[in-house]
Amino acid sequence: MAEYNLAIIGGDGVGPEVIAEGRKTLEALSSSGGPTFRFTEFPWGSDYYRETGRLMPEDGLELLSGFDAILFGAVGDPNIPDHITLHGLLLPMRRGFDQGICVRPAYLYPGVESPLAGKKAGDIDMVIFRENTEGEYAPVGGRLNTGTPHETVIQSNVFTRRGTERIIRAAFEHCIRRNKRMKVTSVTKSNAQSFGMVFWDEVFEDVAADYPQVETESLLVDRACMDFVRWPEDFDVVVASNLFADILSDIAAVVSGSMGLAPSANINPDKVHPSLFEPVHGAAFDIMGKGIANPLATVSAVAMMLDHFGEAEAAARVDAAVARCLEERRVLTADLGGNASTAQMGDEAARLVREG
Ligand code: GGG
Repeated sequence: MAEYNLAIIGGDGVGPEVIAEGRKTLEALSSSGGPTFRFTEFPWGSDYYRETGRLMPEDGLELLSGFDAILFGAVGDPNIPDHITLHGLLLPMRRGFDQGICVRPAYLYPGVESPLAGKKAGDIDMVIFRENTEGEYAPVGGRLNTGTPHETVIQSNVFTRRGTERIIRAAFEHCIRRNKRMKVTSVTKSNAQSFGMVFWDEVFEDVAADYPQVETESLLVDRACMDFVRWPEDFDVVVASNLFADILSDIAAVVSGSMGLAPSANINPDKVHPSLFEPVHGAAFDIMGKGIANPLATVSAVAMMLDHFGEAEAAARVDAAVARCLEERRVLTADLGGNASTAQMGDEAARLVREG
């Protein structure tokens, strides 16, 4: 049986709480005939910043580079500006490890209620492909004459042909593998962003020509936001820039019942660097330390990691455990109408994994 060497970064807020439950899932797999795992914890994040002035050490990427994958909790702190925490920990890993493909599925599970009227299980079933290393998140810009009436701020979006084509192609390839609605929707704002996003639209058209069996659609982001709420069942695979896909994946998560169910895979497609798996949700300061965060987004992220390793059977066991936990509704956290703790729900998921 294969053994995988995992870097664990719980990070901030509820991150360490949900990551502990992700580990339980992996241990449950190992103790019931699945692959085994070695865990190395890195105490990086906002407390580390308060002690050292950095979110991660200068040689952090080097320390992580030999691992098979990174399991990441969350980053963010009520007392440190968000741009410091995000740019100090998560974004350097996404960029430094060339994790250009971010995959964010959203599914309305049996047993879970959507806040949208009349939606039943399976009505929402989409996968969002987020360009993950450039676009609006590129640290390109500057600030002149700070604090004066002449203050001038420039923030540039960066779209490379390599990055844009690679995420769009990944979306089409996934659409074909997934074999459901066979539709890819590209989301931009090319009426306003007349360089970068017109370029994105052109690349989308070029790549789409290689996949004539796939229906395509290009939407402006404002229209896409409306349609995610009124007609989410229309979407199959969605591809968008770093910022737009981040926003859209939050909408997709809440209309599918809870932010606490949404996983995310940050993939280095060349497999020369480790990929990173995390819940979509952040540090959630309002509930941190209370032990009530939903751990299933992390458990589903673990399933995505197993799939990335080629451990299809183990991934399917974890996915099935998540689905059963939600459908049986015996042990649920408060976001889903229950009163279980994070640990109780993590134990339940682990039990269901062991049961197979
Ligand atoms: N687990 C995800 C996390 O910590 N998210 C914090 C955050 O602000 N992320 C922004 C992003 O993914 O773009």
